[in-house]
Amino acid sequence: MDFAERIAAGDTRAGARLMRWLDDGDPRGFPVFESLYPGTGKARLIGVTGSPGAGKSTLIAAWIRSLRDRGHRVGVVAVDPSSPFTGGALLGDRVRMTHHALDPDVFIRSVATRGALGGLSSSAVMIAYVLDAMGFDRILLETVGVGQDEIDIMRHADATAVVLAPGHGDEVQAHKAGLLEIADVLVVNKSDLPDAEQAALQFEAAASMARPGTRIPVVVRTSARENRGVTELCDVVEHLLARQAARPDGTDPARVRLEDLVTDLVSKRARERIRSAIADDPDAMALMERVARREIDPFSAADILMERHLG
Ligand SMILES: Nc1nc2c(ncn2[C@@H]2O[C@H](COP(=O)(O)OP(=O)(O)OP(=O)(O)O)[C@@H](O)[C@H]2O)c(=O)[nH]1
Ligand SMILES: [Mg+2]
Repeated sequence: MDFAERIAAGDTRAGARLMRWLDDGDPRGFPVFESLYPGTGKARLIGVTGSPGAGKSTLIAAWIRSLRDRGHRVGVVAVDPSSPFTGGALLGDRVRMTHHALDPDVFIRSVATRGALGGLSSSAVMIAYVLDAMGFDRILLETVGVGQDEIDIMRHADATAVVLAPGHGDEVQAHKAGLLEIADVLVVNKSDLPDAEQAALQFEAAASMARPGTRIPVVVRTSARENRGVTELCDVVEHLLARQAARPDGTDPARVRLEDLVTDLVSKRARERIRSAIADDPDAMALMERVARREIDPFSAADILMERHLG
């Protein structure tokens, strides 16, 4: 068996090595990825984002159990796994505390790189594809809902759960960050806390006032800590996924996301390429100097550099 075949057969060590190569931009990774790609497209990606410390990782640990009970094989990609704000535990640690640690049908991977593949979201999505090729059919993607990159990743998910919790000032923050707009499901976690119900009602009201044309998310109350509401959450999301699969209007959201991914890769790579070309080009520095002296305008200077380095 060659390396790609081993991964497709579910060899987790081989899979982990490929992920590392892809993360590092190691050229050995690309041919393997290339031969695995035709075997992907079977997994469904579930985005899990929300405010720092809302309980995303704890919730995912419980969610894994619901998905395993239904016979799914579960991959998890945790981006920036623990935010500095909250002292939230690493997802891997949370899961190690549960019985999933030794389960071969659960695979957890953290990503922190922003470089090699053209940004955080491309790295996370590539890793999700490797998990898909390894036969994991549900992939949970955790990101903190702070920062455009982290929120952008959710565009690649088949369904997105936004996790909020009472007492975080979340109602306003979530609005600001545009989190409510991307939610298919709004999870109000920590419903064991005293102010939880009031917060849930506020979130519900805020969500129902979403901008016209955007969907109104389903609100689900959970306590990840006490493992309440997680089965319901799992049901709601599975229902959404099943409905998407049977989409009657013929549009294929997965196809749109792939186009997005390719466009993303092109623009990020072009940006990298031109940035380093300019850094190595003494004429470019002279040109910048002329822009600063008002001898040439920025648009014309940009045209000159585009022509020279991307043409
Ligand atoms: N009371 C209560 N606490 C919870 C619940 N879920 C999580 N927590 C606690 O909230 C804190 C943060 O939990 P995490 O699961 O690490 O939260 P997170 O959203 O993944 O955090 P970051 O990844 O750092 O943004 C921990 O102390 C958890 O024990 C819950 O349902 N109820
Ligand atoms: Mg976390």
